[in-house]
Amino acid sequence: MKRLLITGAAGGLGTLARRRLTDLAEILRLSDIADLGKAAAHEEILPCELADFAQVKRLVAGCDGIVHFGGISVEDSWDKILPANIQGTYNIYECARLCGVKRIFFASSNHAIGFYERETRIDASDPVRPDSLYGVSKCFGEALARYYYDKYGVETAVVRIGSCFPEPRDHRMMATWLSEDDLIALIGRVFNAPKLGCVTVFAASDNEEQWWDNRSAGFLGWRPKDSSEKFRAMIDAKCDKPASEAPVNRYHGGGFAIARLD
Ligand code: NAI
Ligand code: 15L
Repeated sequence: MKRLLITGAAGGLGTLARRRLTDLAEILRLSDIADLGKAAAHEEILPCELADFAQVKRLVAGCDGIVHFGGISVEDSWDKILPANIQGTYNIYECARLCGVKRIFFASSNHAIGFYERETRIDASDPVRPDSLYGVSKCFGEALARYYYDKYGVETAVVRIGSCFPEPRDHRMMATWLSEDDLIALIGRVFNAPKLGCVTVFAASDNEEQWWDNRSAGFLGWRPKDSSEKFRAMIDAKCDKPASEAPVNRYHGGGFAIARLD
C-alpha cells in the first residue's frame, strides 16, 4: 500500500502498530485526539476527532487501507461511547466509501460476545451477546462493516480481539491473551489477502484454553504462534484463582459481564 491509516495511534495497540507495521505501506498516516509526538520520515500525523465527519473525511482521503483502533476501549457512559464508537465508526466507514478505501481492519472486541459462558465454544456464526455498552458499540461497528461490504464492497476484517497486552494479567486472560507478535501477523494477513470479503476473526494466541473457533477465517492462513502457557506460573503466583462459580469466572467477557454503570 502507498498509505495506511491507523486511528487510535496514540493508544496501546496503535503505538504497537506504529512501530511494527512499517512494511505494510510506504506511509503510515497516524491519527488520534491524544498527542502523537513527532512524525518520522515515513509517517504523517493528522490529529482528528472521530466524531467530526469533516475531520474524518480529510483523514481518510488518499488512504489505501485503515486499521481502526480509535475510540473508547473499555466500558464507559453512553455519552462517551456514542460519539467515539458509534458516530466515529460510522464516519470512518462512510468516508472510506466516499474516498474509495478498499479494506479496513476493524478492532472489534470479545465483549461483542462477552455474555457467552466459558464452557460454550462459539464461532463466527453464533449471534452476538454483548456484555456492556462498549460491547454493544462493537456490535454496531460489526454490522456497519457487513453493510458496507454487502452494499458497497468495502472489505473488512472484523477482529474480535481477546486481550492484547505484553503479558496476561489474570486467569481469564490465560484464555483470551493475544500476543503482540500474533496481532501484527494477523494485520499483515488481512492486508495481504488477495480477497478478504467481510470476515470475522477471533484474535487470541494459541493458548491451552480455547473458547473461539476460527475455522471460517482459515483462508487467511493466520496461525497464532504464541501461547499464554509460559506465563502460567507468574499468573498463579500473582493472582488469586477466582472460584469457578464466581461470576467473573463465568463469562467470556469476565468482569465486563458483571460490571454495572447504575
Ligand atoms: P486505547 O484506549 O489504548 O487506545 C484508543 C485510542 O483511541 C486512544 O489513544 C484514544 O485517545 C483514541 N480515541 C478515543 N476516542 C477518540 C475520539 N473520539 N477521536 C479520536 N481518537 C479517539 O485502546 P487499545 O487497547 O489500544 O485498543 C485499540 C482498539 O482495539 C480499541 O478500539 C479497542 O476497543 C480494541 N480492543 C483492544 C483490546 C486490547 O486487548 N487492547 C481488546 C479488544 C478490543
Ligand atoms: C477489550 O475490549 C479492551 O479494549 C481491553 O482493554 C481489555 O479489557 C480486553 O477487552 C479484555 O477483554 O481483556
